Amino acid sequence: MHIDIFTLFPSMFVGPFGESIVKRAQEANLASIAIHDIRDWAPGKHHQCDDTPYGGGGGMVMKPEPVFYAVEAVLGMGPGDPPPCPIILLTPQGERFTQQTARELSCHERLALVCGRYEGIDERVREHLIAREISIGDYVLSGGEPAAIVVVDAVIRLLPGALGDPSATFDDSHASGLLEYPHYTRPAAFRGWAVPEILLSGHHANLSRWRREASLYRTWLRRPDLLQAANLSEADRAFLRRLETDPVREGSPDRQDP
Ligand code: 6GU
Repeated sequence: MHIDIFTLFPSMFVGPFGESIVKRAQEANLASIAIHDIRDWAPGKHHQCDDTPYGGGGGMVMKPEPVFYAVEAVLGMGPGDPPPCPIILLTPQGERFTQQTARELSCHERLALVCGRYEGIDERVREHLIAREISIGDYVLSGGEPAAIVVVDAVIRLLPGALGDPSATFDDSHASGLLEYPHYTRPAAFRGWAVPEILLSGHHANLSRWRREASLYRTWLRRPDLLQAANLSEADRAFLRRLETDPVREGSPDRQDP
């Protein structure tokens, strides 16, 4: 997969893309990421990229020309040509980014991400260049750059081979529609806090039932909204019905004392 990112702050990406999974995916040629400074395509001596809004009101608006020129040059499009890949705008007005969005985006050979800044971007960019608008949640960031970093991370880790263990994304929180079960590693006891015994028992059937129930329990406690859309077995539903009458799960770090 190749990802082109268009931004007024290219240096914001250096740290995040130079570490961990995203770095390794680039080294393994599973992904390539190119950061483009929109300012390089801004006409005029001062390369001005923002201006005051028509009609007044506060703040600055991103000018259309630098964004069109940058995206068209990098994607090899003439004016009005169909783009070779989805062009996505990161904006708080976009659809909410979810694991499903990440899965969809991971199927493309190529993506282009445009980071919005200031109070907004000239509406003609949205109307005539952008295919899709994405927000990473209901809060305000100073620009789309941190959102682009989030999207790239979530998408790249889904590319086949990006993670050491190919089954590693299967149990991830949100991958199955549920939150993940709690994890433990050595030592078996730390400051008198013991790891749940079932995890040391090596009994695989009991272990997978414990994990499933811990996952259901945690989701029920923290994100009950997710249970509506989750893919639940009859055993899962029976467990959740029991929780409604007896909400204390013994030995769980989520256990709520009455
Ligand atoms: Cl994509 N951009 C900005 N500026 N704020 C956000 C966002 C994006 N997603 C959530 N808040």
